[in-house]
Amino acid sequence: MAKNGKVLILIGSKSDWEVMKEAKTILEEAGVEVLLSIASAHRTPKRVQSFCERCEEGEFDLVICGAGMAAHLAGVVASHTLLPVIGVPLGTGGLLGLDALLSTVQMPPGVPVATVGINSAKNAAFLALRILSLKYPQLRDFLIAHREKTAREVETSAEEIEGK
Ligand code: RP5
Repeated sequence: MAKNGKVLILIGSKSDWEVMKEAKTILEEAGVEVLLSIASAHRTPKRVQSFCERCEEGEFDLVICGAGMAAHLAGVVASHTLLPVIGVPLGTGGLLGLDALLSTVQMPPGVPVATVGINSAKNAAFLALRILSLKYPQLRDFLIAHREKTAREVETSAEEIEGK
């Protein structure tokens, strides 16, 4: 078993990879095992289902889905597995992600998708880490260190601006 858990990241298309690889990077920095793959709710529904079966067999702790336009990937995955599903609406297409945001967030009662902001792959990773830290408490050290680092960055920026 992966010592800090294992996350499945699914993206709807290769064109989603540039944004979504940021989630993989953060999770791996925290020592979480990640499988990032492509499966489209519309173009390869059986492939999506097969990943969901692996979720139900216990291979993963949590799923992150990134998709754009009429983004149904996260919702479909949430309908097939009881694992927590985090959805990242992607800013592809003519509506710049507003379409994907609404498609991802407006799920029916009982089938939740924890939706982060448009293109917010990083926040998907940090939310995943917070959830995983309930089962793998050592992940709290990574989150605390990150929080302290960002606080220091704000203070350094403030000193720079105040000195101008
Ligand atoms: C969605 O359609 C994908 O998630 C992607 O964001 C968008 C466009 O896909 P491609 O035409 O680039 O494959 O299903």
